[in-house]
Amino acid sequence: MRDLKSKFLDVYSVLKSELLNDPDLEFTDDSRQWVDKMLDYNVPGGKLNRGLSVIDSYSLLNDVKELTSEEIFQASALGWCIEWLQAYFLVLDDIMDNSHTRPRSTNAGTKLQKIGMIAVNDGILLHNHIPKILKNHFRPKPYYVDLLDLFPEEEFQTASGQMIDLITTLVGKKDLSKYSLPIHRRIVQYKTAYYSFYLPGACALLMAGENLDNHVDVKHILIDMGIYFQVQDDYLDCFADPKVLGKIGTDIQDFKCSWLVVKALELCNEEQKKLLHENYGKSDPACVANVKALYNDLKLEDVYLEYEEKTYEKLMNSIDAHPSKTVQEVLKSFLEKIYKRQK
Ligand code: DMA
Ligand code: MG
Ligand code: MG
Ligand code: MG
Repeated sequence: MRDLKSKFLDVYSVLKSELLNDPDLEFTDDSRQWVDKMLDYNVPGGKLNRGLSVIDSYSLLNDVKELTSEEIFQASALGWCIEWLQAYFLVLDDIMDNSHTRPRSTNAGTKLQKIGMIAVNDGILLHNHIPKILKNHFRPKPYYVDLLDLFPEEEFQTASGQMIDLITTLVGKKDLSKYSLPIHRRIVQYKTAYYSFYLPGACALLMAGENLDNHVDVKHILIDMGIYFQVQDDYLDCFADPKVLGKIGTDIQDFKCSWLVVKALELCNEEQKKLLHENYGKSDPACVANVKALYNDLKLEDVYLEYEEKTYEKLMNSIDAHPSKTVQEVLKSFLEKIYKRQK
């Protein structure tokens, strides 16, 4: 049997081809080609954790039964809706964060594109594809209306998180003293955790015929996992090899309220604090290097590793406290995908 990831990618081709033959638009060759390339560049090149989680979770919820090819297709289509959403958010996030490259494409021939302003509209198109995919494949389902509630709700949380991230960073004068762990937590809970963790779990639960109101405890655990995931993202922004990570970090230049700078502020002495205030949020490579050197002096890698161990243990404890063995397995499969991730 071919592995799940290649089946998942097959579904991408089907969904793409439906969108490229959308009867609502008379495509010219040029416009069809643009959308085709734009999708390949932005949608399938990431880790696909969010999308694959829907299939994994659904299959665990389905217990012993082997999934039918119809079920695999549908769980994949829902997974791809989340990947489409992710592509939409990342296109806009890269513009807002001044990150000019994100080589997500696995297509070896694709040159890295400088993001032009066309990307704004590409983002809007990606966003508008989601209701089309849902309508094409889920309209007759009893949970269609729940999906139509869920996606915009999680998008709202994400956009609100991006707003808090951006106003914290950009509005008012640059003042590091306003950064703290609770502010960081609020930002990352909204901008990352809902759409990256709760949404895939919720999609799988809906497909399995569950009422989401009965799974608030699952939601809380997934949100905590999402916070851990964004702490990893903040750590990797500075410490990972960009070739492995697939993006070039800009958090220091961007004056982001990153987990690293919050920890640095907690641990530094007065002299180091002065250095941080003078160098954080500047695009000059020498200033960035000074901040990174300070992070090394403060041994932030070790602080992070300790955080990772503690968080993993805490999450495992909350998962083990859940009454359902099946739900435990679903949550553990989310956690195992990200524990100690390097990209
Ligand atoms: C990620 O924030 C959140 C969203 C909604 C894309 P980020 O700017 O840290 O992401 P990245 O590191 O991928 O640019
Ligand atoms: Mg970003
Ligand atoms: Mg951002
Ligand atoms: Mg980041």
